[in-house]
Amino acid sequence: MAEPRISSIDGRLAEEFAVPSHIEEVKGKMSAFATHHAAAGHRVVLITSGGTKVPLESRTVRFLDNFSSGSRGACSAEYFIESGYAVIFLHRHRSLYPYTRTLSTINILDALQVRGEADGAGNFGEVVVNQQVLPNITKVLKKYQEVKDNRLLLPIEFTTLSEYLHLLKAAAQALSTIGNKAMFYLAAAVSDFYIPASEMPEHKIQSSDGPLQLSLNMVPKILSPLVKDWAPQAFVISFKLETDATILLEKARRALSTYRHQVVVANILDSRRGYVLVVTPSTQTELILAQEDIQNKLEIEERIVSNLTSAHSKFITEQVGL
Ligand code: 9Z3
Repeated sequence: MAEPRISSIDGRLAEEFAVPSHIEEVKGKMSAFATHHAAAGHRVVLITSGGTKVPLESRTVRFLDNFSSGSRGACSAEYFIESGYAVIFLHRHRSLYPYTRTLSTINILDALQVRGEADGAGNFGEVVVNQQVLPNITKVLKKYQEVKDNRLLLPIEFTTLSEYLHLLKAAAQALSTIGNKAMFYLAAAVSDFYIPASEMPEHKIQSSDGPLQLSLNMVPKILSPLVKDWAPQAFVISFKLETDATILLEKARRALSTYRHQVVVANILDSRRGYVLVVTPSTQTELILAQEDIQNKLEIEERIVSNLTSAHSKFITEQVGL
């Protein structure tokens, strides 16, 4: 079936998906971040991470969620920064976050101890970090502080599908000013279905009304205007998630020919930590971690990011003189 025209997707976004109240402020921040880093000779990557939430009622009690822990996005952000990129991290509220992700199993109250007593004169004693977690925390904190001091990470949060769609559009427009120095790494798990604002009940759906029948609309294919219209010079990578390995490559190829972007990273839910297929119009490359590598805490994102940063360099070079 033919894709809807770009202008119709813009129109649907405006009409059917609530615009976040802070959109202009966030767009301004993203523009300033991109301009600053491009002037300093950095490339900028927009990473999307985590799953979108689709409410069933406007005073939301129930919702549909897309599965994603945010691990891929958070982990990739660190490797992009190590490779010299500045990162806009558009992520689901409370999904995994760069650097702190490695401490997410630590209970902060188990990690700290109070020494000394409060004296009632403004002295509360001293809080110290337990020896068991100290080496790990120190290592992560050092890296995190360096990133913060150099302002290499701009975090932006979304929760609902509407917020995600509007913020992605704003990011694409903000990054269009830096042309092919921008990369889009769309790892978020985004719903294909939603209930338009006009059809959504205000109050909690009542079980006393009997079994629930849901009718969901198709979410507009946002990749289409992103590639053609909002950021036409950028290097764009989408992710394809399947549970059936036999259709993975075909689905990735179909996405590339429909949207005409540069790369699809295809993965299967159960094996995503150890296997991905990086597909371009002319190549397909398997990236694999052995079970032993995973036990040794190697991360497949290091290989994904290395593959894509090289491809981005090639993309920029090939455009010189066009
Ligand atoms: C992915 O495929 C990501 O790799 C994962 C990462 C979500 C599997 P985690 O966050 O998992 O580390 O737990 N993201 C894309 C998922 C998606 O919704 N793709 C759509 C599709 O496959 C549209 S591009 O059709």
